[in-house]
Amino acid sequence: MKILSAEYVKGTLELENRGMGKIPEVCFIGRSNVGKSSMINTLVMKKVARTSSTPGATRMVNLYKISYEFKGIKKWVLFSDFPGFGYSKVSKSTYMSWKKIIERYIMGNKFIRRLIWIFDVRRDMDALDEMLMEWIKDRGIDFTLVLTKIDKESRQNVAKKREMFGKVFRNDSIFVFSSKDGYGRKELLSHIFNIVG
Ligand SMILES: Nc1nc2c(ncn2[C@@H]2O[C@H](COP(=O)(O)OP(=O)(O)OP(=O)(O)O)[C@@H](O)[C@H]2O)c(=O)[nH]1
Ligand SMILES: [Mg+2]
Repeated sequence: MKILSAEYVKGTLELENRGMGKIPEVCFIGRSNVGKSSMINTLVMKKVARTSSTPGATRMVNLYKISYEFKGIKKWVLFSDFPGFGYSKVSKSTYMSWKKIIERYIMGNKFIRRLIWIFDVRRDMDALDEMLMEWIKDRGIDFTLVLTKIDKESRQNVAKKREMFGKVFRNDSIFVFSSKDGYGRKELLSHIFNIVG
């Protein structure tokens, strides 16, 4: 299992003229500032995605074309880095506009194989997260939950959180991760590669 190359393709909000051929796509979604862009950089071991300590850094769906080798075969996958939702006080309206983008982008895109739903391990689910979960469930979209920033939390609390989320979600699709030290990188990558085949 090896990343061969990773490059930024474009930022888009449109599905038309996707122009990527038949490459499967994996979407990284979650609250603003949770670490979506950092996760992509850590996974591909290259700083392709722009990260920022100020929430709202990613405004478009940014596409990254990744070449990798898995089980001896060379393949391509697109990682799409989504704008975060719910970072301002007007969270409901930002959430609604975010949802519209997501809806348009995801529902019409037959190349999407999975949503990677990223959570700050230190946070709990709130009303917005619940709404998103309902939305995903209603549409029957497959997703993987990743608890990130685990370097900022005690091992005990990480384990607790994982167990707690395991009761809500299917246990085998929950991962723990740190973009800072790369913890969980191999597990998550092979999970993704297995999905995109
Ligand atoms: N300690 C620690 N910091 C992290 C981790 N992942 C991200 N960060 C930090 O969290 C901040 C936000 O990271 P981003 O990757 O830009 O977050 P994002 O989800 O892409 O944010 P938006 O694009 O604004 O929605 C940055 O200051 C990162 O350095 C992690 O695993 N550990
Ligand atoms: Mg970002």
